[in-house]
Amino acid sequence: MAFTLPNLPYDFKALEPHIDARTMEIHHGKHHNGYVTNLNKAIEGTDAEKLSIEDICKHISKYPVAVRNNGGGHYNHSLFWTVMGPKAGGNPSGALADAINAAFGSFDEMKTKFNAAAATRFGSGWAWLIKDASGKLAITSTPNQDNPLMDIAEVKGTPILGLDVWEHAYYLHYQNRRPDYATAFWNVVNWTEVAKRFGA
Ligand code: MN3
Repeated sequence: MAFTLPNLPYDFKALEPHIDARTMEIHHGKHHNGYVTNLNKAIEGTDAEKLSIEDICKHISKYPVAVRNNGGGHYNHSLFWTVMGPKAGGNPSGALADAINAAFGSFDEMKTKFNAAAATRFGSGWAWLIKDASGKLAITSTPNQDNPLMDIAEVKGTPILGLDVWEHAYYLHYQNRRPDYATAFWNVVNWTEVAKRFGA
């Protein structure tokens, strides 16, 4: 069973003015689609065709670099589209808010640390809010299309929120102002989805 490009759960323009429609269209239709196509080519005829993308990521050190790059790209973008939304922003609540306060002191402090991870990731990569094996939240970042599920990640855990900091994610609207893009991201975070991933 080949992997498929998931539909974007909202219009390309739904995240404006924070993320522009043209960026979303190219990002989903060209970049993510390319990762799916190249992942399918890389695993064709192998046992990986029967696995979930999560299981492939968890044992990524066994696979060729094309699976790491394109499998990571598919997992990361599939998460990214769902943790954003048009009726979003605001504050986390409930058990997730409690866990954020326990780990970082406050929601504002968590955002500051996350934005710093996004800003300081050199070159292309991702900033993450993850749940570690003990259930505690942490912030980390990964290069390229790596993610914290991967057995090669420096800091491992289950991603519950991720921000793509590749230039293709923001350059049309923000050019070199990656920190402005990271700040704007909080206006489109779908906390219902993040809480669901935290509780899973
Ligand atoms: Mn991307």
